[in-house]
Amino acid sequence: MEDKDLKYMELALELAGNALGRTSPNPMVGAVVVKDGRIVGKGYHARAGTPHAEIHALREAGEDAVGATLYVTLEPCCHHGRTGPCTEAVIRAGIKKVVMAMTDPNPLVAGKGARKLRDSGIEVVCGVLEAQARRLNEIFIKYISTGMPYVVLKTAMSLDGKIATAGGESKWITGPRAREHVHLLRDRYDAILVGIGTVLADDPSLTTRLPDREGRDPVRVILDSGAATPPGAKILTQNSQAQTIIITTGEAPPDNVKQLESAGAVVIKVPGSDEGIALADMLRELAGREITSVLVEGGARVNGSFVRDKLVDKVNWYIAPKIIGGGKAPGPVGGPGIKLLNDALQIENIEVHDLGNDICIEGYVAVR
Ligand code: AOF
Ligand code: ZN
Repeated sequence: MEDKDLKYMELALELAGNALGRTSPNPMVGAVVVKDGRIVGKGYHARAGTPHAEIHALREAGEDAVGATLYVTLEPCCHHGRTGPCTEAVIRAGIKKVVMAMTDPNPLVAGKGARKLRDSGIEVVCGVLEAQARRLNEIFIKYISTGMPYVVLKTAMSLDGKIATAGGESKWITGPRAREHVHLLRDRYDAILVGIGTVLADDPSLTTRLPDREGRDPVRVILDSGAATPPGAKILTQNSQAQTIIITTGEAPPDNVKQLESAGAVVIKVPGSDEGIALADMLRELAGREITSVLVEGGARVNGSFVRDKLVDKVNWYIAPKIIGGGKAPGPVGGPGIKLLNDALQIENIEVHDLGNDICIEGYVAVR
C-alpha cells in the first residue's frame, strides 16, 4: 500500500460521510478518480435510488477516466438493484486500476464485483483503510448480512446512575449540549424506540430538532403490547414526515388498534413473550421494512429487556455531574439483571465526548 493510496481513500471516506444518515437502506460510499497524480473526479452516494458514488465520480472525470485509478470505499456492485451495475460503468469508462477499502457484504455482490473487474483486465487492490470503512458502514454491514437492524442504546443518567428521582421526575438530567448531541443521533438512525411507559409519562414527540440545519425525523416505534397509546399523543399528532409504528401483541383490544390506525399509526402485531414483546422478532419485522438501525431511548424496563436479550450493538451513555440518590430512584437498565459480574455486557472501543458540563461515553458491546 502506498501513501497516496491512503490519502485518496481518506478523501473518499470523507466524501462518503457527507451523506451520514441519508442513504438507508444503502451504505455510505465515496469515490475518487485519479489520473497522473491529479484528482479528476469525485462523488458520493447521496440517497437510495440515486446513482452510486462511482457513477458520480466517473461522470465528473469524463474522458480523463481512461487509464485512471478509481478509489472507492466499497467494492463496486455488479448487480441490478434500484440502479445498474457499477462494474460495467467502470469497465466502460476505461479505468485501469481500482483501489477499494472493503468487499461488499451484500450477498448479491460479495466479491463478484471485484472478480468482474479483474476478469476484464483491471488491477484490483482491496483493504486500504478497511477498518475505517467498516466503521463508517457498521449499520449497513449488520443489516445486510444478518437481516436485523443495528441497535444503539441511549440513556442519560446522573453521576450516581439514576435516570429519575424516586418520585419519577426526570426532566432534565443532562444539559442543552448533551440534548443537542442526542438530536444528532436521531438525525442519523432510521428509527427511535421507546415503551408505552415513556409515552404516557412524558408525551414526547421524538422528532429531530437541530439548531443549525434541518434534521430528518426517525421513524417512531412504540412498544405497546396493549395498544394503550392515547390517540392524542404527540407521536401521533405532531407534524412529521416520519411514520409512527406501534408494536402490539395478540392481547391488544381491536378497537384500540382501529383508533390508532385512524390516527395515522402503523400498527404491527408481533409475538408476545413472558416478558412482553418478543424483541428479536420485532426487530426482524422492522428490518423487513428497511429500517436498518434503531435508537433505543427507553426507560429502565425497555432498556433492561434489550440488554437481557443481548440485542444491543452500541451505547451512547450520557452522564451529568449531579447526585440524585435514593434506593428507589431508577437506574438506566431495569429488570432482574445478572447474578455474576462475569456476565456483564462489556463495552469496548470507547470514545468520550465532552459536552460542556456533561459527558457521553460511546462504545461497542463486545461480542463474546
Ligand atoms: C449504494 N451506493 O455508492 C454503492 C452501493 O439498489 P441499488 O442499485 O442502489 O444497489 C444498492 C447496493 O449496491 C448496496 O446494497 C451495495 O451492495 C451496493 N453498492 N450502494 O447505495 C453506492 N457503491
Ligand atoms: Zn454500484
